[in-house]
Amino acid sequence: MQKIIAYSMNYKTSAGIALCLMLIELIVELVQPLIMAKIIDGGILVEDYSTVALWGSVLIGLSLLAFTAGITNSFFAAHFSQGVGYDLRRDLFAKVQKFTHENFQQFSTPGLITKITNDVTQIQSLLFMFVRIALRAPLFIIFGLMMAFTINVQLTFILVIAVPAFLGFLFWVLKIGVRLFKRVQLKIDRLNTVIRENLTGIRLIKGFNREEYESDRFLHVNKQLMGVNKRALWLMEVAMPVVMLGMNASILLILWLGADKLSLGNIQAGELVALINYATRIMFTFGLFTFLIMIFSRGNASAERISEVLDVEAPSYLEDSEKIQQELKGEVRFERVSFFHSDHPVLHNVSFHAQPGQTIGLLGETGAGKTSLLHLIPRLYEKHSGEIYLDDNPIEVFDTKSLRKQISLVPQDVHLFSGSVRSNIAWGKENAKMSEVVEAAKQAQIHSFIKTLPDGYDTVLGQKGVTFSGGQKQRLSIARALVRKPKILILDDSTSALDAYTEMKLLNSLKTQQCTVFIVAQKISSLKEANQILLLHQGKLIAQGSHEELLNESPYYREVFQSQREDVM
Ligand code: M5T
Ligand code: MG
Repeated sequence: MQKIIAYSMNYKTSAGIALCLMLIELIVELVQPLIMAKIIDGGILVEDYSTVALWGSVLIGLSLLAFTAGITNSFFAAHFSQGVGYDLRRDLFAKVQKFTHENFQQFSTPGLITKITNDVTQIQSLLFMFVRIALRAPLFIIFGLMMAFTINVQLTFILVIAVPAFLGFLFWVLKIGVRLFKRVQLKIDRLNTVIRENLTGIRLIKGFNREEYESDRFLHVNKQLMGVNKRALWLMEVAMPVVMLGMNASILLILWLGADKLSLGNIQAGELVALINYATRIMFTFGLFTFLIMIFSRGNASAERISEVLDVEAPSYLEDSEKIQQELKGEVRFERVSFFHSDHPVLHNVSFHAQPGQTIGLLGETGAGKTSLLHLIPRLYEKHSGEIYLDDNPIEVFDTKSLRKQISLVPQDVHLFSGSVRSNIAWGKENAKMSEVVEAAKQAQIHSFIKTLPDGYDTVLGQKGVTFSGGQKQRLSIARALVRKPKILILDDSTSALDAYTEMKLLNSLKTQQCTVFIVAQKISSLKEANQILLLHQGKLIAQGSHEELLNESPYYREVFQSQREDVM
């Protein structure tokens, strides 16, 4: 909650105005019973109609004032709550963008989505209600009691005992509520996970006839969500009638004792009416309290979840602006580099040297560590020991942003964005010109295909039935990587879906680029032309050299080569 208070301080004027307006509404509500008492005792009962008219008009005037204050309050309350929500979403998003690989492992993706959307909405409702009505509840109870005291001390004692007892009860409910609503948010995370998996894997699900199984999985989570939600709501709903019952009993007691006093002439009828009026209003304020407690429980659970994300410390190496921003030539040198995923060793003492403009092939069985090795170059992972040099400088001295600007990574899992073909390619470089987009598409061997699309480069992905095949997607993401004219290009198994002819044309066009190319491939034919091939086996570099050198020196390489030739024959 502290975080939310800090964010709220940016809107203290709006929040302050809203609170003042709420106070006006409250004061009007508090004096209303007193004026009514005056109308009854000083007007109606003594048949003095000018007093009735006078206090009657004061009552109308005050009601209008409260009405205007209420409307204006909503306006400021909306500005305040929406503003804080906007800031929270902005900062959550910015924080998530700075997350490292390790940070992402800490949070689930659907969980992060729930936090940025639903949890922030809960906070917004909480803040809105807070400046709209929250203070009314406690203040009305306190002032209501004080006013009641001015009317009759003895009778008010009944309320003085009843009210704190019920308040204690409601705080107990609040404690359980926070726990339950935290579970509700966790179930929403789970629901989002299942929906996401179903939507992204829909073809797989249909292909395996697993619709029913998936529906059951979804219904199960949905049911769990309904279960905790119902329990939370039930708790709130039971709390309310319990309090109402108790308060009604207190009012009855006041009436009973009040009637005695009235017959003895110790209290006036109007005063008793005012007293009952305060007691009834306090009772309804308790109703409001229960509602607020529900919103507060939810908001508090959400605030904790949001803070978990905002409290993540961004690694300092990503933010150091004093580091060098020089242009790279493209030389990459690994010296005894080792790397772990958590405690799991992935790379052991890997050393190699790539000259600018060279093509380096990476070969190795699945899980050998190829992707991990390549991700160390743009510092998507941090190495654990050894040194990585770029143009003779240790990688740590470079400003990460400028470093990444000169390295293009085509990840193993192709990712396209919503939008047009053109925007997907131009995404690779800020303000890329159309000519640059076309040039990159030509180099990636995708230009002629784009030309056949209904709207060419302006074709929107996913519309008019335009979807891309695996190989087309790969080439599109290669074009995106080429448009920024990188000094280091990393193709992580990015040509696996291409036919041999297209792949050869692509590799030939890459040779004309002034950049160092790292290329992972399963087929030796894709790597034959590379200046060096790194052969990885269980995280160790077991052989390195050109195709011919490896054929002579490495039995393992020869074996792989033989098996692939047999495949062809
Ligand atoms: C190398 C493990 C993985 C494998 C080894 C990304 C990732 C990997 N690993 C983790 O424990 N946690 C992680 O987050 O690291 O993985 P790789 O570098 O992805 O292997 P590869 O690229 O050679 O394999 P492939 O299948 O892409 O050819 O043991 O479990
Ligand atoms: Mg890989």
